Amino acid sequence: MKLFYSRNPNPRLAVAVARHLAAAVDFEWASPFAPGQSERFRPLNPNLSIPILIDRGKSLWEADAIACRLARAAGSDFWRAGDDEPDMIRWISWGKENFVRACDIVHFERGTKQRYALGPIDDAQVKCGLDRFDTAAAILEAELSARRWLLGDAISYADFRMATFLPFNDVAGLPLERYPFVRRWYRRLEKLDAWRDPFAGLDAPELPPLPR
Ligand SMILES: N[C@@H](CCC(=O)N[C@@H](CS)C(=O)NCC(=O)O)C(=O)O
Repeated sequence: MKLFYSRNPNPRLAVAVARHLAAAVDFEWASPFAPGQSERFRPLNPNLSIPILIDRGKSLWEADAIACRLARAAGSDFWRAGDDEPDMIRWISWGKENFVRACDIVHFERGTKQRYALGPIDDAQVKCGLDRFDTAAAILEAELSARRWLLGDAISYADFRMATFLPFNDVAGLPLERYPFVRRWYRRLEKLDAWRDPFAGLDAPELPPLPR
């Protein structure tokens, strides 16, 4: 298997999953939106985005699908099968519509847009993202006050997915400090090498710097 990745949030998530599972994948850094790259990558993903997993001659895109595939290959319940699966899917689905989405909106304005010169920060969008963050974080705070991980005592892909944008919070500046149980959960996640430093030993060029 081969995983195309970059240091951006969703590819980072996929690399962290592969590292956490000690998956037998070759990692290849990619930049499909760079000039001259679309011919190579469009046949692999019509959206041109990464992560992309090449598996048995086929291309699989979307970080969640890749996580599912890698967990199956590893025989791991990191992607739950059985009675816990609906609960895990609930958190992935809710997260992407709510907590992860809120983080994404703010990070896009303050991070991605600035790194790639896509325009000035839209303050209305930042406010919308921060409002959505507060609503979603309050729900997570209540849930995580009672347990270690989203699914109880053992980590699952739902925890990784929920945290997709938090490694970028030095740039996004989301007010995580208002939510001590969410912070406690995230600190736990940061103790995992695979999450804290998924690119260790990989040829992974840094993201373009933020303008001063
Ligand atoms: N829904 C997709 C989103 C993929 C996506 O948006 N990827 C972005 C990074 S977060 C990308 O390809 N950026 C170009 C790059 O990193 O070079 C997923 O979950 O995998």
